[in-house]
Amino acid sequence: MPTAAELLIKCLENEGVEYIFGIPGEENLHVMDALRNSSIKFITVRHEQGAAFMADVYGRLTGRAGVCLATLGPGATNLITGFADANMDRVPIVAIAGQGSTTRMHKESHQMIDLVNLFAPISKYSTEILQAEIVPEIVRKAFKDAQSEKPGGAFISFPENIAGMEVAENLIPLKVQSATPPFPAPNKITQAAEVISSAQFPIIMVGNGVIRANAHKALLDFVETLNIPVAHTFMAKGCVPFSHPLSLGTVGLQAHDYVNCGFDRADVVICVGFDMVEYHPKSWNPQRDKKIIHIDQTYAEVDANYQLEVGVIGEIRKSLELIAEQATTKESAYAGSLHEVIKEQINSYSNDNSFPIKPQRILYDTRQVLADEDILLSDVGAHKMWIARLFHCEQPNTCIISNGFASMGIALPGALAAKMAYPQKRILAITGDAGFLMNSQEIETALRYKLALVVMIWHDKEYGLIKWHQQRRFGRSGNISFNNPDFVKYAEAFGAIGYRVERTEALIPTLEKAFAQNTVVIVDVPVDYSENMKLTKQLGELVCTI
Ligand SMILES: Cc1ncc(C[n+]2csc(CCOP(=O)(O)OP(=O)(O)O)c2C)c(N)n1
Repeated sequence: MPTAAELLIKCLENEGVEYIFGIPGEENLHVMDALRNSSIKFITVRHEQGAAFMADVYGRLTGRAGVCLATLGPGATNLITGFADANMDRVPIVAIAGQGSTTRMHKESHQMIDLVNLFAPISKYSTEILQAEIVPEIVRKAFKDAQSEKPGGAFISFPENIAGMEVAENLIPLKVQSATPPFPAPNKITQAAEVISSAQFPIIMVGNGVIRANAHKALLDFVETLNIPVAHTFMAKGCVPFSHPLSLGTVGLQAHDYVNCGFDRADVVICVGFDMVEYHPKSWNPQRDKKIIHIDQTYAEVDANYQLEVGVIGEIRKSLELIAEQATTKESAYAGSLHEVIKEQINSYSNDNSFPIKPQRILYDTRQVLADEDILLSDVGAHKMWIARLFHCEQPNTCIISNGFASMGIALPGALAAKMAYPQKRILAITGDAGFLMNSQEIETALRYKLALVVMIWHDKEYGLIKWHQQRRFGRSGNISFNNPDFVKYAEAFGAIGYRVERTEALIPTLEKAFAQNTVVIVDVPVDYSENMKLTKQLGELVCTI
């Protein structure tokens, strides 16, 4: 007779799971043993946080829940940051942790803490398998909850004595049904079309929900049919090709950027797949005077600055198509000139050879090296702000930024998962020197699984973003400096390759050389962050003339 652990693995196979990222432990021995005859590949990592971030990025890129596994107590707590990141970035993720036997749950016991309650505030579903025969129901519910809009985390605690119990042969996984979002209500379509038709300066704000719903083509049709300029959040890069003249690029910087001129002017904001966790409406609707149309698959989170004129709930593609049929085309003469101004922001640094390298130049050169379909993963820090602002994308899911939970340490493990999801693409992680050392142990994992990827470190020996904020707020900074190891030697100590960029003109050839290696390459890039405060000043003085 099979064990409950074997049944769990059957259920995961039934859900289409390809990989489990994790670390084996004593309390998940049965689960690990059940994997020996499975089609699922276990990716043994070096820190559970790495496993959770890998599951996070895998889930974000594929739309199918990434799965991570840990043992009880410290193994499970190490999952928390990456798991919370996925949950808040609306990424489907399922975490499974071993747990002590049910016979010792009532008392103080080695390594045992209440994992279900620990994960509850950071998940859509958090539960414990207390009966062997409910494994199929729990697994199905976990995947259903994790993968349905808005996606997020599901956590399963699996006590070891239950995992080892035998179950009846005829217990099989539950049928997987993919949910279809509802058809939007016709009266809401008409209302939205009327508001757009009577708008003077409408603008579209796109969030990651458009990418999740695979609605980027429908969005482009909508934009072109109605001739309305479109901006997107950090997490929706590539939802409309940046090269499109109606694209205004990324919004989300806490400063008043050029793209915000479009919002200042707007009387109607059409939000599509937008979550306020990413970019609070206070930043673009401070006077609460804009009419907001919310197009999404689920009901909007509302607040004082996000009160709806119309909410259109249903399949995003269908909603966009139907609204475009009814609304009248707009004149948007200003969009083209704003697009050009925003493009100019990066192009003007293409010949700046100063060293250390300016963020603008690093990103200009990086864009020359990466093809449209390649994937850049950003860590969290000042570099992320520059990437969001200046790394323009033509295709969705080609620039991965965490902007819900926004945890440092995601980029390197995320790059491993991206390479596993898309082996044929070039994968580049860009990280600060601080974020790099938070999960650099996974270099060993990447090498062991022969995953070729390039990690670019923006080297400033400081917590750059925090210094930026301190300077902006108080005009001074403190407690933000540290030293680094020699990153080239550090890479080599793992058996990876390390390059240091010592001249600005060397960046492109170094990146090309890095991608030509079929292994992990660390590229150490000294960055000139004096540009941070210059940008603050420049944007502080920005007067919208368009
Ligand atoms: C896990 C985690 N800890 C702390 C923070 C707060 N934080 C955001 S950016 C940052 C500094 C990042 O420094 P670095 O990785 O060197 O990147 P840089 O800002 O220099 O580009 C800190 C401490 C965070 N977002 N995540």
